[in-house]
Amino acid sequence: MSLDPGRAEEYRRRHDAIWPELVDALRAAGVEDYRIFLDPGTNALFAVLSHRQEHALDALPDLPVMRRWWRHMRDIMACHADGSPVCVDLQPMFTLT
Ligand code: RM4
Repeated sequence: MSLDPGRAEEYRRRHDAIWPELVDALRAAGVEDYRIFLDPGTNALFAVLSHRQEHALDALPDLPVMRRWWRHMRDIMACHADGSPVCVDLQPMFTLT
């Protein structure tokens, strides 16, 4: 994802106050661990998410709470016309497990 320049503190502040109902929706969809990192040089946000094997992540964009959160965030992030954040899939380059 891509953060607007100069909005790092606001982005952190909003996520520190993430809505409990959104956390519930993410957990119910199978999210086990969700971290977002900022590259301050480029304002790129890197999200790393792990989830249960059986999950409902594909249904998250249709949830009203997700739509409301996207509207809440759209003034500080690059977003599509429908409010969803512009996301680019990262290309795996190396793995050691
Ligand atoms: C991000 C973005 C993502 C959402 C997380 C919780 O800023 O809106 O879509 O999953 O917040």
